[in-house]
Amino acid sequence: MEIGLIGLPLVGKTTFFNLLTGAGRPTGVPGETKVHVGSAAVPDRRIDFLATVYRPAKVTYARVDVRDIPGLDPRGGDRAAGVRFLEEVRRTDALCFVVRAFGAAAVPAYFNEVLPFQEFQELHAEILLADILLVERRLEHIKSGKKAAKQAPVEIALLERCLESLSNEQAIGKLVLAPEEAAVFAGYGFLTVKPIIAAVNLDETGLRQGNYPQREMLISYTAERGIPLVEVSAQIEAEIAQLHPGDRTEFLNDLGLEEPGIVRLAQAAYRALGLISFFTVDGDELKAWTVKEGSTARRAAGRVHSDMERGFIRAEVMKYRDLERLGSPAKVREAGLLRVEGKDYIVRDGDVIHFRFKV
Ligand SMILES: Nc1nc2c(ncn2[C@@H]2O[C@H](COP(=O)(O)OP(=O)(O)O)[C@@H](O)[C@H]2O)c(=O)[nH]1
Ligand SMILES: [Mg+2]
Repeated sequence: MEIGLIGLPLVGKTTFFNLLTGAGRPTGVPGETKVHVGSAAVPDRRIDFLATVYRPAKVTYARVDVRDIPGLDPRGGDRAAGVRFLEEVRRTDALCFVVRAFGAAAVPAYFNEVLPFQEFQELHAEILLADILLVERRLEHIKSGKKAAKQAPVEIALLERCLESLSNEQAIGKLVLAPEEAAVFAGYGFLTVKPIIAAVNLDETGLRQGNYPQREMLISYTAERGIPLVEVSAQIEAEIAQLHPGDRTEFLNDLGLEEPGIVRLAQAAYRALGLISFFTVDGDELKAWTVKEGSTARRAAGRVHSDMERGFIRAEVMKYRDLERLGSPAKVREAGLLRVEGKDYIVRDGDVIHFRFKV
């Protein structure tokens, strides 16, 4: 599962990539063409709490893969770069649009001023346009008679619905499809089917004032489309990362923040991918595991070890909330809240699971 960072040049993509992955790639590179890949830990307060309960020797957070994709320059006129950009976008599972809301005169702004909403629209238009072209090519292909005539009417109607959605700047992931349409649809590989999150890169003033140019428009456009928006300052995050962990809370409090923005960004990316975490405590390790929402206990066991999936007997499940409320596994058990579940149990976000299996 991978999330792609995309945005206009010099908006802070690589800075965020470095913060998320700890990679230390060069930033501020004009005309950057290098793609960076890495993986980011997804911090989770629940794990921190569980660590105080179980006192494991080792704590492992969930991770999400990140791809830093340069090369989007709508006015640059470099077609080959545009094609490469879309190829990179195509291989990701979700997209994080990074837009610039920081002032810094030293970094040239794409539109000569700070216009994060306009940037967002440019990005969205690029993705919508790629899908529109895909639909049009497909329609041409069918109408030219190269396609078996029997399915053609179904497909034409479907494509026309897609086109209408796209023309209204609506992603097509939310179209309701009949079963015979769903299979055809899945085969297209549309880009606007991918979940999107918006990351607004603010400066300290913006962060403190809770405001920046075009904020209202950006918020209403994304809210209307169900796109989560994370406001975060790359520069401040970089300063936080330099601090001794003990000094971070005070620094954050001073800014009126509860936790680093990069944490919210990682978590939003994780949710956008439709992922949930469950936890295991085994031997000395407390670990967060990642599964798709809706996964069964048996499938989840397979994440931990293939033997556990094959020899699955049962899952002993405690809810994180019960542990937090009651304070210890013993108390959860006493309260009768340790559930024994079978292989088809649907794992919930925050389940603390002990798998029983035979080898
Ligand atoms: N002042 C300020 N500069 C930033 C911020 N984020 C990024 N920059 C600078 O903007 C330039 C471009 O950043 P970079 O991450 O390379 O952008 P990319 O081209 O989108 O990958 C670099 O010189 C960064 O140091 C920020 O929040 N505030
Ligand atoms: Mg970059």
